[in-house]
Amino acid sequence: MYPEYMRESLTLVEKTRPKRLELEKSGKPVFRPMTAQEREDVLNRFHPDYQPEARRIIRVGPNKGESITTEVADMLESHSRIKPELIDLSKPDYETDILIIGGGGAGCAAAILAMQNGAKSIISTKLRLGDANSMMSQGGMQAAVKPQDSPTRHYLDALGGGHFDNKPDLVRALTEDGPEVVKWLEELGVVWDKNPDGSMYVLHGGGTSRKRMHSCRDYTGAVIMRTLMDEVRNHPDKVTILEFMPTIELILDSRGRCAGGILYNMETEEYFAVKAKATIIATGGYGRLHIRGFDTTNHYGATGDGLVIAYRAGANLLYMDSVQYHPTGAVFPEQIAGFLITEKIRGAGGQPINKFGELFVFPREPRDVESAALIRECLERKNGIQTPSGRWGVWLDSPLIETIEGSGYLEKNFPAMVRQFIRYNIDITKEPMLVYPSLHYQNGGIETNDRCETNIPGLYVAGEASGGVHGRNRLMGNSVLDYNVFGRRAGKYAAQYAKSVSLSKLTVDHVADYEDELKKARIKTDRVAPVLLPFYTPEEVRKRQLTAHYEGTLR
Ligand code: MEZ
Repeated sequence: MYPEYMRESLTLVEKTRPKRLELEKSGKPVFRPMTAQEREDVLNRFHPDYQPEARRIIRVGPNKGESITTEVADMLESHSRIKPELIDLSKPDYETDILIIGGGGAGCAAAILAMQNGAKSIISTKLRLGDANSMMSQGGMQAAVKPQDSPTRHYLDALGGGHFDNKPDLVRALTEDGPEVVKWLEELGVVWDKNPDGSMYVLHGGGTSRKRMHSCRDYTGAVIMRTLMDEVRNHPDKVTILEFMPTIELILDSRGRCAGGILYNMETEEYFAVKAKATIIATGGYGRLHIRGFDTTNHYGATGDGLVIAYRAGANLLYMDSVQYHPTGAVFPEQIAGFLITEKIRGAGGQPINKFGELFVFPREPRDVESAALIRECLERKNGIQTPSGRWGVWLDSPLIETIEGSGYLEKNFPAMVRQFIRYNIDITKEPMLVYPSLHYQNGGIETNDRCETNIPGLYVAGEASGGVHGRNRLMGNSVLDYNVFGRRAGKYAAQYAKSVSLSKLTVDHVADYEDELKKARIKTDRVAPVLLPFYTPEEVRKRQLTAHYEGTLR
């Protein structure tokens, strides 16, 4: 239920709806897309990445001297969770062909392909298998399967969206493997949305020149993940799953090859060494770093752990100056602040509307541009609506979709979203949602090639932890495709590599070397990373708890 003071604005949204509907039905563009110059202007002035304090120079490691996102630089310039001199690697606790770090979509896809290519693997995951952003994706997966579309068109769209910074070989792999991934997932058990004639039901996303978004209602991530997890769990002889056991450092061998990792049991607080011929990082992104104070769409464990351990071991990072803010995160009610409101809503005809009931931007600009336009509307033009806690937002007119597509469309195609809001007495078939950009995705990451290899032999990366395929702005639905395409590739190529490798002496000396580098750069910090879990307790509450604890009033 919206507060009374928002009523006047809601009435204006209703009032302008018939006119907007008429325009939508005429087939003409409802709002002119921005020119290249307009896009550049709005990005420069309003996108969080473009603000001067958003970046700083990193002082240590392979990317030393580069300007990267401030919070990420802080996280990378940190101490290890282990004391390398106390780690005994003479008798590892586990041995396997492949250590897969991360139990989300990329990790599961990698494990499936690894076993199909004859390798055994261990999945080390911080929370439970499937506790990942992959599980939470809603709107869909891009893949060019329709006759009027092609991987080449998909390739061009992804490059344009990424400001032409994408690594072409990666985009080629992504778009060319797309149709095969749709088929593979269907064969594993994913039930895609279909038209009555059995053909694929596809929609547009921001920045797509053809409709190629495949979905499972608005539970796309959950359906895909459940399918991948079932497949992984069905082969306990080939895949061992270690839950609540994040990998907190990599192990190298004396020839500089990746040779597994040090795992930390979050329940018993014990450390374990896993020796592996190949290692795949599939740890996802860093939304829970709350860059620039933004709310996030990300799951609780998204703290960029893979970046830290790979960086300490000498892996190059790419585009670490670029963060994706999803244009439409929820801002009301506050309990769900930051939660994803899928782009599929705009793909189906939903429009962002200001407090006067006006459409102020083409609804499907690429995400960075759309986000910057929403921020401008709220912060500069003051045409947003403020929530009781002081957040800003604009309306996302979902009832318009019902008027375009007919009553019942939202309930059928967006059951999760309808349910999410009805809990708070907001019926999105009748009332719009209040939205503002929310930290969504790590555009950059660990540099890889199209075989998912890094500059460290034996270290592979797949999914959001990698950088390069999306350039500096990912298009909707390309991450679901990314973790499938590159998860599969990582599993296959790591399994092939593991067949021929014979490791020499194991070491974590690189961790000590990194400590030395911090000292030489005169970096004084008490920060420890991987972060593992975000810290939300406000300082004054923490102090109060501590005092109460020591005075014996808190048991
Ligand atoms: O690719 C995504 O980030 C995605 C599918 C999100 C969404 O809006 O649903």
